[in-house]
Amino acid sequence: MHSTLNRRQFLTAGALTLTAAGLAGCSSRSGSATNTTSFVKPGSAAVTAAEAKRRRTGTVVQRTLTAEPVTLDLGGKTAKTWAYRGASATEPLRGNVGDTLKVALTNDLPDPTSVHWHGLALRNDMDGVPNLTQKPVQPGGSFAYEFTLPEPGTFWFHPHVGTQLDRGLYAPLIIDDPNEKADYDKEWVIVLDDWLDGVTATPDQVLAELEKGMIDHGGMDMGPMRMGNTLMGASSPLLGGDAGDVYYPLYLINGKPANDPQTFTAKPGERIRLRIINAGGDTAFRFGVAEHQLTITHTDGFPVEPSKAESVVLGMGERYDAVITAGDGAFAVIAEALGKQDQALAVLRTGSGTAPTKKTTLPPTKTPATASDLRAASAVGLPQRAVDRTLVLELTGGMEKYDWAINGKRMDMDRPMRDALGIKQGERVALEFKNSTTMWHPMHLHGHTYQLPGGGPRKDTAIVLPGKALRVEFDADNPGRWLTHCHNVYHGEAGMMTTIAYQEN
Ligand SMILES: [Cu+2]
Repeated sequence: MHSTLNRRQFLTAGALTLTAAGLAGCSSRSGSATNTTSFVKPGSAAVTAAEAKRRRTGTVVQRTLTAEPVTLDLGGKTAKTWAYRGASATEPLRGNVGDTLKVALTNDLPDPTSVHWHGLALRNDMDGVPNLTQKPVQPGGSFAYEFTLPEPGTFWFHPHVGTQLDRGLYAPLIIDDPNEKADYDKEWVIVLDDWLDGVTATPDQVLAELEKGMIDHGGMDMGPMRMGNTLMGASSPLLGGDAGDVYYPLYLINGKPANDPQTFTAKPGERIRLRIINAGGDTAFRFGVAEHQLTITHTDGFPVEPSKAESVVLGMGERYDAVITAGDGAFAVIAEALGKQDQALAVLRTGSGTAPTKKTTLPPTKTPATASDLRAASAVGLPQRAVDRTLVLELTGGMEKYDWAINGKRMDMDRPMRDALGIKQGERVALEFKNSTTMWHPMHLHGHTYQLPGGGPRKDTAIVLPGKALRVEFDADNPGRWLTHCHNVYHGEAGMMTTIAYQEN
């Protein structure tokens, strides 16, 4: 779809827009703070005070996690990778809202690591971002995470170091609300992933290939073309064109490939809550269950007005909860890897019938749900108020130089406060993501759940389509230093990250 020429034109256009945005930034109330501004520190009294205000049950949930090298059998393929002992896609961490989660992390990897609790409005010093909220956990080292579980919902966790997320280092974190009226008979956690580690390459090798930049190969209208471990011409209209950068040999649901799928069993007529998590590194999925309708009830942990859909699109880091009523037979649970002509597969079995295979696909004609189709449940919508501060975050860069950035500045994780944008406690903050690139980006904010415009859902990760803007709002009620970044692990690591930091009063 997108030729190299188009990308070049876009790069030029992006540079012009960047200048304009820079000027606009100077004339309005400034979002960028100078280096002389002092910011709230992760271990400060303000952070402790915010933690003390969270409702607490007094219950302590204690778990141990060991990040370590492992060997997996992925449907007959042997993969040497890194994973957690103590949690996995099928072994979530779980607690009630208000419980204290204590996780003793041991690092048995050859590299430093950390754990980031994705989507949680937790205390800043437990957010797991090395050099920003904690020191990296060195090989052989350990770290004690301890924080109040702030909101119920479907969350997950992963390292915030390099490309480690694209190995097996992730697991769900499910937070229950004992007072929630459960309108379903059972629930399943469904983790979607794109897999290459130990099969075709390591994620670090993939990043090194991508950083060489895209070579000019002329027209690419023939569908996705593999070049080593990268992909060219992977395109999806649902993502506004270019869908992804990386070739994956396998797509997994709960750690299982399509030739050895997980089978979920139920009785016909049972109502099942699905908690769907996209833990992928570079793949958006369209998820659905063949011959079943989804009723979407939550996204990124927060309830929405229930909405029916045949399928739903999840960018990396996004979660959707949906309820289905099980039919009678055997059905394909499908996560189509958008633009990549492949899919992950699991099986829903309630009766007899032939198990579906990868040949079963989702109906292509159905319009999938995306976040913009949903509305926040009234209980979780942000109250109406004026915006105190607008931060313009222009998404910049491209494949040619692999120079993904925000406002033209590439994050250096050794100095994550270098270009920090200041906000103040109590402000209503608008983030204006302006995508000047030719690719979509799932933009994630740490420590807060913003709201999409027009009464849209509360989310911590949202898709920003190429050439488009997305304006979201949040209340600055969780002091500290927080990243906002693209959740494409390769874009983030290349530099599409910035820090939003609370100024000291
Ligand atoms: Cu991105």
